[in-house]
Amino acid sequence: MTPQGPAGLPGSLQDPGRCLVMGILNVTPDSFSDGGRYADPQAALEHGLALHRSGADIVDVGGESTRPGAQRVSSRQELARVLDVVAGLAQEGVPVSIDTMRSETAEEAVRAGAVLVNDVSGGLADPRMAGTVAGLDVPYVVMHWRAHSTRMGEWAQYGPDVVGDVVAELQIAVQGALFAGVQPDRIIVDPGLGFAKESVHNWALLAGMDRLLALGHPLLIGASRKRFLGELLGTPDGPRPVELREDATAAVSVLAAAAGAWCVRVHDVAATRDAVRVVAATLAAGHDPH
Ligand code: PMM
Repeated sequence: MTPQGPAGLPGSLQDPGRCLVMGILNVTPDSFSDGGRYADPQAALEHGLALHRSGADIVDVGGESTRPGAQRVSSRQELARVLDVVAGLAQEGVPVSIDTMRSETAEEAVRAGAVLVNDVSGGLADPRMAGTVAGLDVPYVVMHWRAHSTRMGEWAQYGPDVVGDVVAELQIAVQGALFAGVQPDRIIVDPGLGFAKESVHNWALLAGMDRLLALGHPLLIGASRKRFLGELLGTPDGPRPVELREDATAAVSVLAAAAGAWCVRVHDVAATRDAVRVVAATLAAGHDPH
């Protein structure tokens, strides 16, 4: 089964026959894993091109860290970080998504060549976001989100069925996007692993991907190097360091692709690219009558 993608993406991404790979490019000084490494626009552009060469179908450019506790940046600062990078990658033919909670940044980035808006707040942070995206007519990632990074820890509380809670809240966010005029076939959903969630919630959401898919929209999963992987693999001395979570990330990519996710968002593109190809070959063989 090939996951159905959103409408409105460039042709090369429309029917890839496998789960897509989104490479992460944080043009920030403070993201939890790659913060500071690509804060310079030239370094960011080069890393984006390298991600694409190693197999990223889409490069996701973000100018505001969402790590737990991160402070917000101004809109002007965010734009200054991302715009040239988006434009430079787009000029080189790289499909770019813009990771932002701000309608202004989304609009400018799409004008500069971004083909998808990835809003970790699912429209909650900026009341103008969904209407803006509707006007831009690009695919829109609606991620499950409850609060800004400084406060999200307080919001990691769910009933006995966290998947049911997240599905219900995603449904409301999707309704908001539809009400603002976003076309249903442009909407992608994402459970927002690590956002107002403890490890136990993230594992339940991975186990419940079938229920997320039942929302009827393409599914994006972002687990790359996140804390719940570090906690799983840690020792009594502490969690596994961020840079040693790659194999676990690739394992999640396998699970997501096998469950039918449309795309996985990762830092280490090469490992995940191989992983999704293994899954695609296996699924295809399962459909082969021989
Ligand atoms: N996670 C982060 C940032 N953006 N976007 C989506 N759609 N899904 C995610 O899980 C997600 C995201 C935080 O991770 P990073 O700091 O490594 O980018």
